Amino acid sequence: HATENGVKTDLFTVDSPNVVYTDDEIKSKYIYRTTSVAQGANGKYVATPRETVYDFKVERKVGKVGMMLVGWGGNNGTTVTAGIIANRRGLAWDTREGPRAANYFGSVVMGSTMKLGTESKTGKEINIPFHDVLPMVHPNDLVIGGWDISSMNLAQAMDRAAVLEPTLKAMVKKEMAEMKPLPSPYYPDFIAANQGDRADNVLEGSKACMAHVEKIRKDIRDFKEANALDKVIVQWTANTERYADIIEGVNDTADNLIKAVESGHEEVSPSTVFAVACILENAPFINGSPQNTFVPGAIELAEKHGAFVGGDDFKSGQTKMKSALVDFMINAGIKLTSIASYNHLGNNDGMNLSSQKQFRSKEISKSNVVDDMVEANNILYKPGEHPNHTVVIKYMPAVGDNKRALDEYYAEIFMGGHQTISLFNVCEDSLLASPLIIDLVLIAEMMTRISWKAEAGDGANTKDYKGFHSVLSILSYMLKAPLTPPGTPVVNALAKQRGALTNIFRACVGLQPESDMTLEHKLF
Ligand code: NAI
Ligand code: DG6
Repeated sequence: HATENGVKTDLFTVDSPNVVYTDDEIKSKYIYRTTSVAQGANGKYVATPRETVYDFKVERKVGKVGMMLVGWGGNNGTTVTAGIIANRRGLAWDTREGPRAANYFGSVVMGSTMKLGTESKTGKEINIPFHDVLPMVHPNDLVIGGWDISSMNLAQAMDRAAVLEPTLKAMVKKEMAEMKPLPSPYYPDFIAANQGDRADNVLEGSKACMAHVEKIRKDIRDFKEANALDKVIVQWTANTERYADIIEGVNDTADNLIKAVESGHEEVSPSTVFAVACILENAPFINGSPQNTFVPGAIELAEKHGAFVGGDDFKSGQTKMKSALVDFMINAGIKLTSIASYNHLGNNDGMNLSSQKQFRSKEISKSNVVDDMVEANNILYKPGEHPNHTVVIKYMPAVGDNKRALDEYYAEIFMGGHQTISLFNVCEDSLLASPLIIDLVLIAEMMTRISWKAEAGDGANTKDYKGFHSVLSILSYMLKAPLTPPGTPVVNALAKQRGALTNIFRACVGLQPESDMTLEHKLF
């Protein structure tokens, strides 16, 4: 991953009058084409093509980036840390199946490619690593830190997690033993009582307060200074909390939320305290768990401060499969009538989720993941009609981090027939989630270096460059219950989520969306 003076060397350049490269920036002019639809009195639609010209600007200097994890000593936190160290050092280790080497499989940014275009002479498709479309941070260069209510150093915590091979653990142990999580706020009412035993690294006080917000802000600043960082991205990969009640006057507006933190209101969760601290510190904050960290007041606060937030709940195994499979079924015209989703797991996450209120947070994030696909098809589903959808999670210590997910998809096909698809999916939970943590950091960081202005069309004119909306819905691919700017639609379908991500990146370098039309191979 070569860089010159902090600027990543380009794998490709775009040869177009609409794209200009300077030492510091890539500037592109991009025509965004949409279709505006109106329904007439006769019930018929009129579709009108629309165009908006956007100027995008991408800062080329990547800088030095820190990743701070809340719940650093957990299964995800220790696994992603060991994984990055192993990649950075190019480690290989022995397993009973033979030698294995560090990789970034499972990361969209590091492990997948994107079609750049077609070679003019041969007509051959040219695909490039996703990581090379824009000048992105390399995960090997991330400086890692974070908080945990458990005081174990990262080597001990990695042993407790029981995820990685002993041979690999031995190679990263020394470095990880020196990594110690910072103490964190612990409000016992928000996570399962069965987590109490590990809470030996906590800040004083068991409810929200400004002192906690200020301490987290200082931790971020200190980490930045100690490691000479340009920016820090913070991610919640701590226990799933219960939902916070949304109460008028408490967490419904930015001002009320700040007052609720100051007065120590019991409905302000630790994750919301982290969100407030990160927003005030202008550090992008992503929630990898399902609870409603981003209460309306937190979203408003982020908007006010122009700070980036993203969430909720990593979409790693069972749900990723679901959002791909259901997308296929409904788009194939097959009427999905029920999904029975069962899973059992034996890690600490499973133990926390064995408590009803925490399970309920997960049940919500796992249940709403096909809504947009159902609603989009008014041939198969009448308004308000929805497939049955049941989600069950059981704690089974013996299987540890190797979650078992069993799903039955039952569908109605041609002439009243049925199709039943049964899946048995062994999701090595933390090994699937860790690359998502990396993707979320890399993409969120990238978004801090992209700005835009609109020249014409649809009243979208803006004079000065500005950033994307505070709520980074571009992260949806990695998340089960994607947070979107207030009043905008949620997209769960996996292919659409990937399309949004890749095409926004392409637009930033003045390239058209990948339409897959390949007319060049069809019209001779
Ligand atoms: P884990 O239970 O191993 O780790 C969570 C860590 O958070 C623990 O070390 C705990 O001590 C710490 N913690 C709890 N409250 C804290 C607080 N207030 N401040 C700082 N640290 C705190 O769980 P795991 O497996 O790492 O998962 C983390 C989260 O990610 C869970 O909420 C889980 O539901 C979610 N998730 C995990 C996925 C996976 O595939 N592993 C996928 C989707 C979501
Ligand atoms: C069991 O459902 C525990 C959860 O934390 C999941 O492992 C996690 O949310 C990943 O879910 P999914 O549905 O993406 O595999």
